Amino acid sequence: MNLMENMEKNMQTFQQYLQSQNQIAPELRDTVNSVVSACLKISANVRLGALAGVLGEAGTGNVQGEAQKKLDVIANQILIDELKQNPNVAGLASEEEDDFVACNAQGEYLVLFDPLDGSSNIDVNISIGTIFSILKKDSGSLNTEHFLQKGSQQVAAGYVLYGVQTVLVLTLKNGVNVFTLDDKGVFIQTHTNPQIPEKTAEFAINASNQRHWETPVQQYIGELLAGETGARGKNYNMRWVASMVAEVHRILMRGGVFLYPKDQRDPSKAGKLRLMYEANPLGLVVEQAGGKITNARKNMLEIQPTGLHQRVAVVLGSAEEVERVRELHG
Ligand code: AHM
Ligand code: MG
Repeated sequence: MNLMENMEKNMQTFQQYLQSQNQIAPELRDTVNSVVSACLKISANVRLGALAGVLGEAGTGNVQGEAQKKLDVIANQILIDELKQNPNVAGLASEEEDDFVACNAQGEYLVLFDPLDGSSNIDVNISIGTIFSILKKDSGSLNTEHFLQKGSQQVAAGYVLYGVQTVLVLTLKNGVNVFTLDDKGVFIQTHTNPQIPEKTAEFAINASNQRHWETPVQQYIGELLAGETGARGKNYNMRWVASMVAEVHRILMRGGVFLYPKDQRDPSKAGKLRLMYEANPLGLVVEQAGGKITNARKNMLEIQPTGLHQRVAVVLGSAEEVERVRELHG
């Protein structure tokens, strides 16, 4: 179907969709709009890559001791600049910032984000994305406690995937909507309420860590690898992009299960991925599309956060598989 045919079908733009969502406060709509505006600017930088001189290392590290790429830093700054201008935004927290950033004292919303997920893929032209989570701020002068809300309390969440197509995936807690960026720089609604199938035969895990996995994960992956003659009675295929945002999008479009488990290397570390910037927002999208997300033991969205940069084990996707992993963890 070409662009003209799409227009004839009257597909609505993201702006039209957002304006139609009058069950949510105009201030929240405006906050979502600022996030999306920033992502359009990030997308322009991502697309030009080497031509804009944005590839390579920034020569700095973030609070978690990870080396930052130039684009990590650029994307982070674009979001901060955009959100600070919005009077509805009280504060923000970013995977790339040591602490939260206060924005506008009268604002009612908090925005948390991973400015560019999949950093290791930036320089090699593989899908990366911006992940965002929006919370309502409680009263009182802004402090870390305001941000430490359970995932179930998010009022909106989603991501922009800079992939073969640039797509915006958004949930306002009434299902999930997908918008594709057209050749004029406008997001057009292309999927309404995608549903993650309950069953799947596709899994994603970084198998290079196998020797470090705990017993239940060894057992689970063993079951899948056993194929049709094993306990699960079917053959499974495997994918690993190393951009969680891209794995979640694949699962949203056709099902699957994604695991980034806790392992035995560092008992003090609960996992690699971040609860506030990655697991919770992507978890809300997954749940709103009929899938599940856990830390292998309990529903991710019911975990009470204890720190902005808290790490978690992640298991998400098709319900039957997520349940099986949980069962094996006892
Ligand atoms: P990032 O936010 O620094 O990019 O790190 C998170 C990413 C996830 O997107 C992805 O699932 C994971 O790290 C890949 O890790 P690994 O390199 O171990 O495969
Ligand atoms: Mg990330």
